[in-house]
Amino acid sequence: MQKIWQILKPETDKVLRLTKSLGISSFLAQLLINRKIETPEEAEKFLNPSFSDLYDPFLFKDMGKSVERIKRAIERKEKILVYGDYDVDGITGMTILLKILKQLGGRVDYYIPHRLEEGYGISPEGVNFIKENRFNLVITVDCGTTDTAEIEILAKEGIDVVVTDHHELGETSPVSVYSLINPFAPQETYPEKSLSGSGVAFKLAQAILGNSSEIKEFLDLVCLGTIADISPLKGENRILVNYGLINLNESKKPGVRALMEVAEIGGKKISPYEISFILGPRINAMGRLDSAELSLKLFLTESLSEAMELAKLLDITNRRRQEIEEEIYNEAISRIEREINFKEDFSIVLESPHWHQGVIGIVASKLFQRYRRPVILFSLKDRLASGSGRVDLEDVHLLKILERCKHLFLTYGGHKSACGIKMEEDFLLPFKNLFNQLLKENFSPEVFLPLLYIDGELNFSSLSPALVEECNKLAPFGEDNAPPLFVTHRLKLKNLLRNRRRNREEVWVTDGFFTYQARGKDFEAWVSQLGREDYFDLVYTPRSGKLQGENYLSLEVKDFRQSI
Ligand SMILES: [Mn+2]
Repeated sequence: MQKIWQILKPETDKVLRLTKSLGISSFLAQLLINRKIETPEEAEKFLNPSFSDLYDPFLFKDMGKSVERIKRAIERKEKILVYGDYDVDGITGMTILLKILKQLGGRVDYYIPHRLEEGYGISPEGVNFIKENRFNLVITVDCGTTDTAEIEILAKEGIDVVVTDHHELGETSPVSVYSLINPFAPQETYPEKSLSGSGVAFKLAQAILGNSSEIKEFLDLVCLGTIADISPLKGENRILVNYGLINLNESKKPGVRALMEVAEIGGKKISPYEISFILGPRINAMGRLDSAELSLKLFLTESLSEAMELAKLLDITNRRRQEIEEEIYNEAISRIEREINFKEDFSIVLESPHWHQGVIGIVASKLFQRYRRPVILFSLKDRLASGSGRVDLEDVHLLKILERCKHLFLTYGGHKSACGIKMEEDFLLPFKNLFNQLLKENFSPEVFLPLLYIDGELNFSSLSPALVEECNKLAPFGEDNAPPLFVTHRLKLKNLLRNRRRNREEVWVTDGFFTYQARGKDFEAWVSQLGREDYFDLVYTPRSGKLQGENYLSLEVKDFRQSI
C-alpha cells in the first residue's frame, strides 16, 4: 500500500536550545524534537532515564487513603481480594500486588473473570464470589472504573473497593468506590497519564512499600505489562521499561525464566520486540481461549518445575490461538475481497457464528494493518453479537463514533483505537449502515492513507557507526518512540550477492560512492525486478553490527519507491 512520506523539517531554534544547554549534537537534538521532546529538562530525563525520576505515588489524590485502608486490612487480618483483568498488564499488575500483600502478612486471594463467559470488568459472577466468600476489601487491577452498579452492590454489603485502573471513565463515575487510583479520575492531578494497568498497580505497590527500593524487584513485571499493553514509551513508562528490561534479562522469577525457555529465547537479550511478539502473546493466549488463571499462576509460583509445566501449556495454547486466528483471518479476507467495495464502504464490519470471540480482536487489528479501515468483527451466539473493533489513525476516535450508535448496543466500551461491543444480532445491519454513514459524513478518504514520519534526509556519506550510536541513545524503542527513519534519494542497485554462508541473496544499494546492504522482505522482491539503471528512493533505519570483529552498517528498509 502506498504510504505518504512526511519528512519532518529541521527546527533550528529548538535544536539550538537543546544543543546549547545539554551539549548534545544537533542531529540528536532534532531526533528528540521530532519525538516532541523539546525542553532541556524533558530531554535530559529522556536521555538519562533515572529511577529517582519516578513520581511520588502519593501524588495520586486517593493514594494515601488507599494505602491506609489496605494496611488496616492487613493488620486486622481482613480478607482481601485482588480482582484483575485477563490480559498481560492485568496479570502482571495482579502479581505485583499479590506478592507484596502476602509478604506483608495479608490474607489475600485473587479473582480473574472468564473472558468468554463473564467478559471484562467486575462481573455478576465476580460479585457473587466476593459476597459468598465474605471479602472485606477488594482491590481491582486494570478494571473497575466503569463498574458503577457492581461496586454499589458491594458497598451496600459493607465491602470496600479500591479501584486501580488506567481506562477512561466514559459517562459513568464510580460514586460508591472507596478510592479510585486512575490517572483519568475526576480532579486527578497525577502528572503521568499514560501508565498501563500494571503501571498503576505498581504505583500502589510502591506506596504500600513506603517508596522503599524493594519495589525494584517488580520492574520486570511492570515492563512486561507496559509494553504488551502498547503504552507509549515516554515519561514514567520509559523509566519503568528501561530498568525493567535489565531486570527481565536477569530475572530469577521461575515463571519468567520458564516462559523464555519454552519460547526458545532463553539465552537471548530481551528487547521490546520479544515482549510484543513472543512473550506477550503467550501470556494473553490463556485468557483468550480458556482461563487466564494459569498465566497468573505462572508468575506466582516459586517452583521452577511447576513453572515449566505451566509455561508449556501457555505455549501450546498460544499455538492453538495462532491456528484459530489464521483461519478467521483468511476467511475474513476472502469475504472482504468479495463483499466490500472500499469506495462505498469506509469500514469493515463482518460477523460469523464460527468466529472465536477471544481471537477476533487480534484478527481485527491485522485486518486494519492490511486495509487501513476501521474494522469491527462480531462473533454470533444465541442471537447475540459480541464485537471487537480496532483502528489506528490519528484523526479517528473509535469510541466517540460508537457513542453515537449506542442506542443499538447492550453494552460497549473501549478507547480511541480499540473497542468491545455487545448487541442483539438483529441490530447488526442497522449498526453497519449507521457506522459507515458516520464515517463517511465525518472523514474524507485521505484520512485512511498510511503516513510515514521520517526524521530527515540523509546522504550515504553521513552514515557512520557513530551516527547509529546517536540514534541508539533514544532506545528502548516502541510505541510513540519509533526507531529513527531516514530517506535517501536516487539510489541504484549495486548487486544481488549470494551469501554462501547464509545461502541467500543479499541486496546492496549504492549512491555511486558508498554501498550498503539493505534488508527488507518486500524490498528484496521489488528491487530484484528493477533494471540496473533505475533510480529509487529508500526509507530506512541504519543498524550497526559486528561481523568477524569488524563494525559494519546495514539498512533496515521501511519503504521504497522509484525516483521521479
Ligand atoms: Mn488490560
